Amino acid sequence: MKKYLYLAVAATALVIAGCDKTQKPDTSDQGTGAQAQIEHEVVASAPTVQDAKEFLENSETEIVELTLRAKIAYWVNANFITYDTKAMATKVGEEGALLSTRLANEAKRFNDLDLPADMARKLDGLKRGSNFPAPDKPGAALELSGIMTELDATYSEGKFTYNGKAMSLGALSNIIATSRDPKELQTVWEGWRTVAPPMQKDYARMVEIINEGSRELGYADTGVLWKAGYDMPADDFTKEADRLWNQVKPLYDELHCYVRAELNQQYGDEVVPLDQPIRADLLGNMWAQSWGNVYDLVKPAGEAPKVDITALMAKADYDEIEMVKVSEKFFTSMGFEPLPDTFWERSLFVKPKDREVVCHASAWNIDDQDDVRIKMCIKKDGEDFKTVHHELGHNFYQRAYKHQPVYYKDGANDGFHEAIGDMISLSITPDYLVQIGLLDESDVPPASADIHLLMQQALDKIAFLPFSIMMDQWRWNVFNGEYAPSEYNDGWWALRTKYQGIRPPAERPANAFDPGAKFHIPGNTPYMRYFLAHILQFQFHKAACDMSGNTGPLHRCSIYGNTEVGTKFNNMMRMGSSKPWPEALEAFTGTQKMDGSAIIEYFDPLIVYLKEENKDRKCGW
Ligand code: X8Z
Ligand code: ZN
Repeated sequence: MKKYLYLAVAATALVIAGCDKTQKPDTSDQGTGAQAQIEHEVVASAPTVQDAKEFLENSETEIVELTLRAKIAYWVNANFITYDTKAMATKVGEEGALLSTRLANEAKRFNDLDLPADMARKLDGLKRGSNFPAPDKPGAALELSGIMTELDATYSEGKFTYNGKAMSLGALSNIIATSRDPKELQTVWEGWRTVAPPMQKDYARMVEIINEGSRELGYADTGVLWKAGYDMPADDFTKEADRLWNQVKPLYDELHCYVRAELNQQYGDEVVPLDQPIRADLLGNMWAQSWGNVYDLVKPAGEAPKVDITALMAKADYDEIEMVKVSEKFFTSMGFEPLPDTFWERSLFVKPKDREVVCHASAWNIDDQDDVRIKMCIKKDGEDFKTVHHELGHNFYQRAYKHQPVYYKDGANDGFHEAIGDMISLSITPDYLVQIGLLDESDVPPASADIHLLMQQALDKIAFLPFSIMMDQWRWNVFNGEYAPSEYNDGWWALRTKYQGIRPPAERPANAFDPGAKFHIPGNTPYMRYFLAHILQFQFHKAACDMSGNTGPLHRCSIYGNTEVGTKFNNMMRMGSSKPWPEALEAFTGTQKMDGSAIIEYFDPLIVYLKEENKDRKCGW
């Protein structure tokens, strides 16, 4: 699932895995580079539309062949991290990087041709290379692939010994979620971050390599390359992301103010001073990216039944497989085909006891047809119940566009891919839980409990917004040289404070590399997609609820069982990336613009509540 093979194009072609990792290879033989160049020049002297057509067809054959091989190798590596599987992954990653660089360069031959829109779109995709492009010089692809494999493995194998026990991320995260002892929280939070400093040097080297590769593709740096993947000029994308963030920022500011005041009640002025950023270890999540685990500390006054999915699943004796079955049923209730038997045979659902795996959840389509799988160390809690829906969203999307040519086997943009399953999760309402037999009808919270429900949801969804935007602000600054390696960590905390209003529990050590303690940095997955997804999922949800004739508040709307919505959703999904994303968005929502107003509408009663609660408080940091 490394992204080295990720073919910007159709991104999925070489998607190897993952949260939707698409990759693409370059099989160019470096030894014959000079010869190839001469040949290209001859061909390039008079390329025709027919030449371009043949080039695209041949490239597709190469991509399909390598993608399948690469995904199998990556799958095995991610399921059994060993010296040998890392070697396999590195080898195929090298091939992928080579292929993608070669095809990007070859595609330039057709720059001056007046081509049909569809062919031009495919070539544009090829010319973007991969998200992690290797420069066209001997050894670069292999070095890059080796670094990426090692970073991924180092993160996944990371452990910290606490109370005499070597703990991995899952166990440490449980402590962060449930402990209310600031000293313990600090120890565990700092402990997990000890996995990262050994990665910094390799990370900095990787940045040098992919920046060089990006420049060869015609981009100023890798950040500009990433931003070029949204059917608009890179600068426009930066503005678009800022516009969306500014739409939702006022809501985050209110939530921050409220949560800080409530935590102050719990921990006192010394631990939570009211005029400062919040300590990052107190928010219930290892990266303070979603705060649902501290609901009990910040819940609104007044009694209201909590819809505790973890407890409901335990009562109903759900195991990990049942969680996936119930999630699948949501999709089939909307008219999607059930998952194939191979999904159940080949997926990884439970953390193995006897070997190292990449536990971070991901969804794969090995053959770009029906061999879909997830790989996840499922915990039997409400958070992972939603993550299972998230992953199946990837799988159902992958299947919906399986008939597309390899160039278009991808999300309309990467935010769409991350939004599908999350949109379904927004329909996990109390009434839905009754329908599937998890909740008793008599336990459905009355309308008077809406603030409580919305608070639970906001702690996850609203708190996530600034985190998801700062992640790639950091990477963009790393790629464009604003942060030298010696400034990586300070830059990270400057952005964490600026966007999220949080701070580390104590001064960080000189060698700290805190970005490396979050999967997507060593795992090399761009993150802006999750920010977009958090906007899009509410936009999709609103469109779906409108379609279904819903007249109640958005947060009580569930589209479970609605095949009309399912058909329309599928119509958008089956387009893959064949058209610019605004057209896909329009196919489902009727509008071409991403828009944060649905999220504001969803949380409207909570905004009123928070403003009232905060009216005598000094907000900000
Ligand atoms: O990485 C993921 C998914 C796989 S694509 C589990 N997510 C982000 C994260 O964990 O940081 C989902 C939400 C954000
Ligand atoms: Zn995902």
